Amino acid sequence: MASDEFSGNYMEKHRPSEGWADLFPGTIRTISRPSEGVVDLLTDNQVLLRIQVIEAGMVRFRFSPEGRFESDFSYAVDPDFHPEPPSHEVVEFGDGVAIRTAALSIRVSRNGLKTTISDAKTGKPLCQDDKGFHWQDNKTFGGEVVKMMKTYQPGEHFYGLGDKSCDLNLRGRRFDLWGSDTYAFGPDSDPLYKNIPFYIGMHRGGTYGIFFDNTFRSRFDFGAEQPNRTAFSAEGGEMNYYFFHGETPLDVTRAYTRLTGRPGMPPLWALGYHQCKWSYYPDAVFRAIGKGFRDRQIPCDALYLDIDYMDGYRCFTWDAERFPDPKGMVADLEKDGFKTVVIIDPGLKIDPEYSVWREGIEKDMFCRRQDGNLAKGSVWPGLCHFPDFTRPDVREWWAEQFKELVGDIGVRGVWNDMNEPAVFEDGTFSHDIRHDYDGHPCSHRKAHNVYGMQMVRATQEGLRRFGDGKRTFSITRSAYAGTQRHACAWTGDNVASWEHLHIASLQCQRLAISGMSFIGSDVGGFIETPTPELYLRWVQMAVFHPFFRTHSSGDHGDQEPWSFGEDTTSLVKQAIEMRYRLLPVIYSTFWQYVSDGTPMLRPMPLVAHRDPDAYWRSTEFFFGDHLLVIPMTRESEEGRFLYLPDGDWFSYYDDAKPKSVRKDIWVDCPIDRIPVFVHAGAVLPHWPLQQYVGEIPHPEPELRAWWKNGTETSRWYEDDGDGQAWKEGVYRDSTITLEGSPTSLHLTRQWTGSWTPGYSKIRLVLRGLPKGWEALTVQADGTTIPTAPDEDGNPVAVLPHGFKALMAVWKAGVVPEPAAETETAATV
Ligand code: MIG
Repeated sequence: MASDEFSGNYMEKHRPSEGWADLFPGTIRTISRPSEGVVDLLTDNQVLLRIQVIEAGMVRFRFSPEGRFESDFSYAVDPDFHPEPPSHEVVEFGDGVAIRTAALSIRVSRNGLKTTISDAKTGKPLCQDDKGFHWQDNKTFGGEVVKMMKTYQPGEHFYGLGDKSCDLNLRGRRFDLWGSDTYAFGPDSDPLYKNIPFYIGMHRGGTYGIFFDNTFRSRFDFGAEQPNRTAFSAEGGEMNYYFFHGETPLDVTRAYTRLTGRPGMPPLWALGYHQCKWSYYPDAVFRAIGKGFRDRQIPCDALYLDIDYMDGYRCFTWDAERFPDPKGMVADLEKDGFKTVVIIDPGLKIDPEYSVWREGIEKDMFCRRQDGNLAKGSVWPGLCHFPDFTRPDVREWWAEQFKELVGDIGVRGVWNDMNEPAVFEDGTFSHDIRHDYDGHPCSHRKAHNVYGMQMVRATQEGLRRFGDGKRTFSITRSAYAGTQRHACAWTGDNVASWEHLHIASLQCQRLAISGMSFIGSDVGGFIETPTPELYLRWVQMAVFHPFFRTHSSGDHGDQEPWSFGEDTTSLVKQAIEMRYRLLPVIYSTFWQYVSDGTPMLRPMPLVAHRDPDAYWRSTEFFFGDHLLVIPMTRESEEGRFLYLPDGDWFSYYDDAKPKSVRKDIWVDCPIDRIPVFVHAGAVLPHWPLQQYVGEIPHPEPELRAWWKNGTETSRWYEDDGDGQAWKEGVYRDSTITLEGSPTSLHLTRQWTGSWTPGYSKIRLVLRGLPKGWEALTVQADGTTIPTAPDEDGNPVAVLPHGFKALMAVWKAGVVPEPAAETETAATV
């Protein structure tokens, strides 16, 4: 272990009794406006508060106890985010200063710089300082331990913070952010791999978010230490936070991702099913996995090579015996519809025979200790040196390493592991290791939480550079705010247990609302082996996770879809097939994430945010705008109570519609499916079944429209599925509005973008029409279209691909009210 001083938890150890007193701002002496949108408040004890109005509902607060700031630099903020300061006014009043925008009213007290931020429209407080900003001088390292304390608003609840494994609602809990390799973590493990210092507060007066952009080890306390107080602090750096106001909690995430960025569109294949294990080797075994999928006709798009493909775990090399012809193997798999994804670790083996290490030494690419010695640590290859990814020239050099893997061999995705960073001896780097931090030299105390992010940023650049114009696909285990711009992520080394199935659901929901929607867990569990039922239930849930990959440590048994007996195989296959049919919905939902930052997974409390009964729900989640998914997280469960928020719902599978009661409705849950409900009025695009994305060159879509007595809109995004043309508007982004009455259904469709589909027809299925309907006629753009029933009796019409308006009318039949109508039971 590093010495006590460097072990991180000195906030615990050095209490004021040891001479580290809490210090507070004094009284405002001067108010100045250094630039447009910026207000500086300086106190008599030299505390400077700089308030920057970024958008009407987005304001930044920066504090310095020394009356001045060091140069402003952030890895989290999207370099392409440059909004014009919105109109605002600054007014001095007796007790302090007020700043008003169209959305917010901010008051800062003359004494102590305490802020109250209120909704400008309702006048209600959103967020209020208790102690406000305070600090301790850091006698060990210089600088300060910076702290903030706010009060709870009446009925306030908290969500977010990235990949914490506890219940969604953070109220009453406390967390640290310090990226850690947490093998077999549990529901209370903290910290975990990712560092996302962003949370959402929700209460009767409204909803807001706070992003504390500070990369030092930080702590968030939602009333654990002091009831009804929220506190956040960091072991160094600045008290530097952004405040976001939103009409809804999802708006808050949207605002957060305007600041910290959004990813580009992924290659469509990346939304298919992925198969991984530690490890598939040699070559013949890897190919056989591919064959296993095709023989059984289980769809799959990507196969993974874990560390054993390398020569002695040396990154960017191949074990020549296990994989004599990587290029041929990758090409053969590609022909069969599989993309190959390989793992990369940050540690490079100290070995004079190893050219990447030699070059790293020659070019001085590795991290050094405070006295200038190279930092060493053991990982899989043995003793390693570690690139300082916080240096631009190191990232450049790292990106170049992908020339052969990506450019020549044809690897299509890179999986970035161990980038917390993880080191066998001490868990992670010593705190005294030096980093460049893009020209702001610092110790590992400051760079730790961004190390993995900068690694995957460099990897993404390598994929871009050698990927022949294709979209990039990289995965990361560690992350800091903003990492969503560079990579997809997985939740690390979980366990094959029912508890972990639920934890995976929590983590993915939480990461999605924390700006990282492209997320998934190791399906089935990484450690240990799932029972057939557990594996199946996990797959059924992960159909609705943006990143869908089975992975296991491989120590305990096989974990392929066919490893659990024939009955399970066919049910797993059925679930994966559902994923492939739903790909257009998943892709459209991804587009909403890319274009406006809307989380792909939406936790119930954030959707039903006006309903306090929803605040502690964590099981049901929304996938996109219209699907409500309820994972089955207990063994042998044959049904469960669930919560349906406002609105009319159909079972996705058979249009059985739960009646009247919304809360605590019981649903039966047969083993072949998990409950999925769809909003009445939704129009969801589906694809015919493919074994991999692109198997059918221009799949003919099927639009399923669920009748509603009212109006609903749906989004449908289409493009080439890869390449960069989408950035130039070569897509079709349709908004479809459904308006229904007891005897009619109208669809109108508008789109933006210049993409022309390669298919010519769309199949439309009208679902959930009022019972007893008869004499249906359908017209598309004024032309009558014949209909025929599908196997469930739903009318199907085949429409030209460019249809813009559809009208269906029918006569109401006479339907006797069934006796069961008033009961709460439904089957999915
Ligand atoms: O020390 O590469 O989380 O997914 O299979 C373990 C081997 C290193 C940890 C990753 C896991 C991966 C494993 N890695």
